[in-house]
Amino acid sequence: MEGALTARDKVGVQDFVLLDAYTSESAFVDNLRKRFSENLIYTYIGTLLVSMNPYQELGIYTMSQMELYQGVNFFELPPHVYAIADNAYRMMCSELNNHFILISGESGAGKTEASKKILQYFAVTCPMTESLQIARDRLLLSNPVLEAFGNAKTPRNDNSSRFGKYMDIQFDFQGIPVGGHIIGYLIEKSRVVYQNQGERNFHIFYQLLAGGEAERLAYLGLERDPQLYKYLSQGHCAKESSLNDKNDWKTVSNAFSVIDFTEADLENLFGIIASVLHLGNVCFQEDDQGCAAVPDTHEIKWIAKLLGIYPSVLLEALTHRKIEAKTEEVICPLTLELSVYARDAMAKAIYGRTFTWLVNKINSSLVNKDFTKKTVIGLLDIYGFEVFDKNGYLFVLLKDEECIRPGPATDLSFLEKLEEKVGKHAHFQTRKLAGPKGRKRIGWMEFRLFHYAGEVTYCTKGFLEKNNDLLYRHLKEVLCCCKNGILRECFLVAELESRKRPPTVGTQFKNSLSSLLEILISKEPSYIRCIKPNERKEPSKFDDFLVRHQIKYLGLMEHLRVRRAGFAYRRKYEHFLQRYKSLCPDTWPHWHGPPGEGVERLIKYIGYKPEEYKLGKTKIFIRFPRTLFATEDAFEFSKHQLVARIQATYKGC
Ligand code: AD9
Ligand code: MG
Repeated sequence: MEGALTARDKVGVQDFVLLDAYTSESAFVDNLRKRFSENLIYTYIGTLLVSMNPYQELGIYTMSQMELYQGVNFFELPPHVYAIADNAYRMMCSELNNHFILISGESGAGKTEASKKILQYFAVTCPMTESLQIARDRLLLSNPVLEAFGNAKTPRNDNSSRFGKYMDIQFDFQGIPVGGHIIGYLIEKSRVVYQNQGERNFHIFYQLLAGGEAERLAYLGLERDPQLYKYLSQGHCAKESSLNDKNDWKTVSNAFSVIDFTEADLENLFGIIASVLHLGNVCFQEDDQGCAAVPDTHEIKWIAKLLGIYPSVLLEALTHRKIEAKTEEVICPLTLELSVYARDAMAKAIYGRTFTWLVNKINSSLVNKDFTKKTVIGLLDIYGFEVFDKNGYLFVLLKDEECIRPGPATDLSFLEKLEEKVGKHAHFQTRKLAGPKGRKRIGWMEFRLFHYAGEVTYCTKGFLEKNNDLLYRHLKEVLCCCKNGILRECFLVAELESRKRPPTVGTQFKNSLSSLLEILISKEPSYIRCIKPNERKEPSKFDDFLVRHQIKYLGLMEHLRVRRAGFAYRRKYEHFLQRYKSLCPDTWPHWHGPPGEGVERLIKYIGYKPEEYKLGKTKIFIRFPRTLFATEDAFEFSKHQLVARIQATYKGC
């Protein structure tokens, strides 16, 4: 009918590569909007998946959907996160190589949800033996435990991951998931002691109070009401209606039992969690000499009991500092301010190290020594970028220099040094420069950076302290000698003997980034880019400005241009040959020459046209998905023919 909307007009195209005006950002946004309004949240750019957060349950993650995507060619079905998972899995099985799926996007865009859907997909669709079911359950249940300890409510996301996570799912040669390994990156320790307005501490604190058994709470000296704890109530949203802490506690408790936590582990673990809460309520007062004192030692006694320390020893460590002079040790009292610093440093250190212990403990339950020859699919769920009115942390190297230099470095001297070194850079704005008209003023201790993801003002107050991550030696000594089994593993006496300065946060970040790159470099990548449709976490609301911004900084237009100009499918010669060698008599059953020549022979034989492919140094590039499908179909057909031939042979015997 003339004038009627075509399906394409209504629901857009499922691959941006098919857009007529593929260089136009407006056409890109229009396509996303059309699809989003039809609840089609996934769209491809070639093999990259763009995912919009629907902020509602769409019924697209059912068993029948999983079955639908299983073993089907990538472009034959509508875009889906399952197609990405299935494609990586099939390639891993056929080529026996390692893969990873990188999921990126800003905070609240849906990265963690996507990674959970992929894990579920593997758990349901991969072949399984009875003896390996426990490995699968542990893999799945490691998630709620890690989220309880590593996620928190922020204004952007009620379940925001406050650590970076890389997870390897390990498969045996038959494609059965046999185990896993998790690496956690830089948990946001400062949240343990301070939360901005509208934010909460890590979920586990609230879950324990809401759901923990009465006897457990009594043993830990805790009350149910989170408002009673300073570390839980600074953000003024301890009771968050969207979160069901009581129910989540049940899930986490059940997960603990499946992941092999003993009762002793749990006693130690919750002894630490409770100690952090008690620590936050330790108050200091200034005595006549201007030194810190603790007027009420009620909390100190609870911490001492739970961690296995003498109360007097803990009290001294929180209010005094050991200074090593040339031949002797001198104990100096701390000021009130420094005692508060020491208390918070202790809370951050024990939480941070306990988180690392937790990851290790989960890993030891996921490890499967029976399978030495494994291939893996890695899932990388990295932090989402967050732009606040004021950011308090930035990884600048210069900062390390300032942190470790001798003499009295201050936040101000750091800022001055920063201005001196990079003050003239086009993406940097200092206090001294008047910004363009209408821009917010930059405060005295602040500077502004123009990131790829947006403009951010940083306040340098507390910068050096955050980067230094220092726990006074006196407190470290106390923790090394405590009786709590987990802390004994986390604080080793050898650390006290080492003269090496502990790495700053900046250095830790740099090191973990380079080790991550090393992990990824040897694997085949797949990409998922997540987009947040609006700031209010509402379904069906598409904020053009916000979406455009993300398209820009996720580099999606560039990716599309490259895809349009380039080729849809690329494979190493060896892998291509290994898979399709049965299609050509010259390469079947073995090809002994250089793999590139084998591929050339093979595609000539099956009749690829020159415009359909290009041969690179080590890879073949195929322009159209249809060429690949035809090859796949021929392969399937040849497999059947082969089976038929073998059957016929045996029949004749
Ligand atoms: V952060 O960088 O960790 O702060 P993420 O991980 O990108 O962020 P997350 O996956 O946690 O965001 O998603 C945020 C919320 O959006 C979830 O809690 C869900 O309520 C909602 N969401 C995300 N993806 C989906 C989905 N595919 N279907 C339904 C979703 N809801
Ligand atoms: Mg997340």
